[in-house]
Amino acid sequence: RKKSVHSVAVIGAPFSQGQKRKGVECGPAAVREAGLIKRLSDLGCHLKDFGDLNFTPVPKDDLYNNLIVNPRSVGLANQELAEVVSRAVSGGYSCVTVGGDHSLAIGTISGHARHCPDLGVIWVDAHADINTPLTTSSGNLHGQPVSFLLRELQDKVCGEWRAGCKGYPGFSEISVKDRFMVMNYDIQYFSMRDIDRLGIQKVMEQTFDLLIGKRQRPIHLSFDIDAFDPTLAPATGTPVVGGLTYREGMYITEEIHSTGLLSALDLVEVNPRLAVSEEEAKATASLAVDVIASSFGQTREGGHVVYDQLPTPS
Ligand code: EXY
Ligand code: MN
Ligand code: MN
Ligand code: MN
Repeated sequence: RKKSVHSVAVIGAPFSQGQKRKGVECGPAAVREAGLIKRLSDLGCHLKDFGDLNFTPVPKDDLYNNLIVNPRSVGLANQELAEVVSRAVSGGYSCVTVGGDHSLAIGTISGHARHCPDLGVIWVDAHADINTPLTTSSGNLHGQPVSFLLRELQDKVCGEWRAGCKGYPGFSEISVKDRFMVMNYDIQYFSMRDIDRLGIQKVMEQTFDLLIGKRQRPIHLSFDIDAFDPTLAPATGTPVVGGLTYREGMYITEEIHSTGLLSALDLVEVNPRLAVSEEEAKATASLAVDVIASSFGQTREGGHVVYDQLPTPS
């Protein structure tokens, strides 16, 4: 049986300061506990585990503009994370970052882009995460990473604390809400309504046409667990009803694996503390492991054992 080998770096990013709910910093531990490392090594991946990072605390981190929470902590953690991601990617690894909240994508994508400036991003999320520090009503930076990463919005994001993003990737988004902002920029956008109309197969086909149709480029998949319906992923901070089915999630990641171009993956917003039961916490973490394993070649058909001849009973 021939396994296709991926070199995969795993980074735990127990960071929660891009939002206000406690517990998302426990995401990496929960996803590890759900068997992440074993699942990847059973797939034949060659693994390098960076462990869970220790982000430098910022003691006096006042609100920015009377609203934005933990701006310097988010900025610094993302600089530190970008460093590790860029090291992993330049070492030849596909880099899996397990969060933590979604503000981390500022660091993972800019770190990835240092080594792969022409990367394309596929953003799978219930939300578009494209608020700016001036359009946000929550003040949470996990609702804003895309605006920090888009070239068109560089003069709309502010603060000496913001991580410098030098590569501006192409974007495809699959998300439930927040259509308006996304439509104004160079982002291919699919809503759940589009998935209903077209089916997930066409949505992925169009995603790849745009992102890698003209030329091959490394893919960064930023996957927010809240993209799934809350019946499947209840342990998350900002659930939205009417999300992806399990099969749609697996199809997205299987197709991304099939391109052979996946170069980095974020799996974020697993918050085991928001589960009402142990089972809910475990189901959400285990779904996260399925997303990651499927992105690196796990198939729903299972392993293909090849027989020259079926055994005959004696
Ligand atoms: N749009 C809202 C905000 O900007 O605060 C909610 C964002 C939720 C972000 C989650 C992680 O994807
Ligand atoms: Mn998100
Ligand atoms: Mn989200
Ligand atoms: Mn493979």
